[in-house]
Amino acid sequence: MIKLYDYLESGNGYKARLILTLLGLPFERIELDIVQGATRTPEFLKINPNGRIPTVVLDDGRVLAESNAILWYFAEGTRFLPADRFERAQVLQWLCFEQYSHEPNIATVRFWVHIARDKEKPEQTADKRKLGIAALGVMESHLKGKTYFVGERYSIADIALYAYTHVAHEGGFDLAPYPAIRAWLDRVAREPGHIPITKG
Ligand SMILES: N[C@@H](CCC(=O)N[C@@H](CS)C(=O)NCC(=O)O)C(=O)O
Repeated sequence: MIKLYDYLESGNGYKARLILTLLGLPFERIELDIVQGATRTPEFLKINPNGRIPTVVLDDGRVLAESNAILWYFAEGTRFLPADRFERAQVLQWLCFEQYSHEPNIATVRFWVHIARDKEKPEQTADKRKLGIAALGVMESHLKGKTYFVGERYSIADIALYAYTHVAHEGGFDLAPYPAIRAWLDRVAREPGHIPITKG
C-alpha cells in the first residue's frame, strides 16, 4: 500500500491526502510531528534527505517528495490533469506560482501565527504578509469570471492553491476583499469526494 508521511495541519500534506482520496487510492498515513522535529530524525532523513512532509513511498519502494510533484504523479492520466499541452503548462505555471509566491508567504505566516507561535520571526511576518496579500490579489484577478484556474475544469492547480488559501484566515489573512476567491473556495469544497484538511 502507498505510504504517506504527513502532518495533519499541513496544507502541503493535505494536497497529497486530497488527490489520493479523490482518486480512491488506499494509503497508509504516517503522522510526523514536524514541530517536534520528527522529520529530521536519521531514520526519516534516509527516506527524504530534505526532511519534509509530504513524502510518499510507492508500493515498489520508490520515494516521491514535494507536494506538487506528488499531485502531478497521481493526477497524470486522470481528469485532474489536462491532456492539452498548453493547459498542462498552465497547470505547471500555477503550481510554480503556488510554491514561489503563495505558499512561502501564506503558509509560513499561518505556521507562525497558528501552529508554532514560539518559532515566529516577527521581523519577517510583516514582509511575508504583504507578499501573501499580493498573491491573493493575483488569484482574485485571474479567477474573476472563471470557475477554476485552468480550462474551466477542476485540476491539481486548484488543489495546490486551495490547500493554503482555505486556511489563510488562520494566519490572519482576511478573504473578505476577494469575492472571486471565496466563490472558488466554495466550488472546490463542493467537488464530489472532497475532504476537509482535518480528515486523516
Ligand atoms: N516544497 C515542499 C515544502 C514541504 C514543507 O515545507 N513541509 C513542511 C510541512 S508543511 C515540513 O515538513 N516541515 C518540517 C521541517 O522542515 O522539518 C512541498 O511543497 O512539499
